[in-house]
Amino acid sequence: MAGKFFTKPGSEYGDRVPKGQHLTNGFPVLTYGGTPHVDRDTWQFRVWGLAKETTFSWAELMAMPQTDFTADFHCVTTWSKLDVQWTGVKVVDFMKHVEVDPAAVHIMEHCYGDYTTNISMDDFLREENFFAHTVFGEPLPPDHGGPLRLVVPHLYAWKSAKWINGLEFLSKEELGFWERNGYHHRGDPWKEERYSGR
Ligand SMILES: Nc1nc2c(c(=O)[nH]1)N[C@H]1C(S)=C(S)[C@@H](COP(=O)(O)O)O[C@H]1N2
Ligand SMILES: [Mo]
Repeated sequence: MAGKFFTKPGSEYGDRVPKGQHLTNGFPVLTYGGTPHVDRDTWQFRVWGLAKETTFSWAELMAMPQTDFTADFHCVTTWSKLDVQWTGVKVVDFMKHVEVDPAAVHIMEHCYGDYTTNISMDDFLREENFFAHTVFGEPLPPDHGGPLRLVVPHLYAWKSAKWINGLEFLSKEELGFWERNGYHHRGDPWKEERYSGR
């Protein structure tokens, strides 16, 4: 009976757990470096590069449509957490407020605390991606990326930047922190795109 709550992907979850991953019931914190503490009052989000430079305040983000999401979360260190409940703003809704140059094909995600990770426009603009400020009904805690993080469910979670505060639109791929340090450039968990490769 109890077995179905434990770590081996059972038949009912197996098709949702990529090869080489195991389920966790907790919600581990995975951060390189320290946890930035940022107030919503002073929080800012900037868009630049091949896009009209724009700065968003917390109030402007909250004025955008708010949506609930249920998403699975796959960390390349082999844990997966299913059915995480989030609230936030869809990337496609946010992007209605951004004027992007058609020459932009890639993005660098920037964060408080200086972490970076890169993503293609195609992977970023998917309907299921979102910026989250709430998890399981509570304000997103600082160690999980509050006030705001990106969530990109179809890629390994290192692409889901915590404390995200900027998007730099690029005419070609550039590499973020882990990508420069041996991680795969794209990171599809269903193809086990873990380390070194495009
Ligand atoms: N800014 C920032 N974002 C980050 C990271 C980080 O170190 N810094 N770690 C990434 C990794 S490797 C994972 S698995 C997830 C972990 O999110 P969690 O700590 O909320 O579980 O955040 C990602 N986003
Ligand atoms: Mo990770």
